[in-house]
Amino acid sequence: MIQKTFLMVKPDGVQRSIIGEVISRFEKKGFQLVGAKLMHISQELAETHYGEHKEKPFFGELVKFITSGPVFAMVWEGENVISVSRQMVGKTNPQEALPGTIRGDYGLIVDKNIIHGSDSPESAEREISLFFESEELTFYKKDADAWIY
Ligand code: FUP
Repeated sequence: MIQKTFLMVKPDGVQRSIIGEVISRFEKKGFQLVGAKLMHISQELAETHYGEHKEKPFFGELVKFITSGPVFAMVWEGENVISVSRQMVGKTNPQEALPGTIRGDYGLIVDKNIIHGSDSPESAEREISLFFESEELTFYKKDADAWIY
């Protein structure tokens, strides 16, 4: 099943210069990047995006962190991309995330866990439309023959 998902390198990942590493992993897996931008998240967008955690004790710190610097927001497309990319992201707490996952390889503490990824088709749709206008997304067929000389 071909799906789209929302993935975002958080401020800690941008500060640590691993945007390229993250993109590279999803490209090599076979997914297609269909939208991307470096942006600052407003207070309002942060509170909406993390709305499900509004009552949690860490909500204030979470919003403060995600608005503290630029993030790299992306939309990726491909076969079962929602669940497969979540596996590649790893568990929420980087200390429990397996080596080989992004959080397992680069993260150490739960409140700075490098990357966000949508956890269901419903959240993917919601998050894509929160962060991107439809004109910002594109799709193109790969034509290997055209680029081999
Ligand atoms: P995930 O879907 O893996 O990003 O995790 P959640 O939606 O459960 O949590 C969203 C974010 O809240 C996490 F990425 C980090 C933050 N968080 C904390 O800071 N402390 C916690 O105990 C749990 C989550």
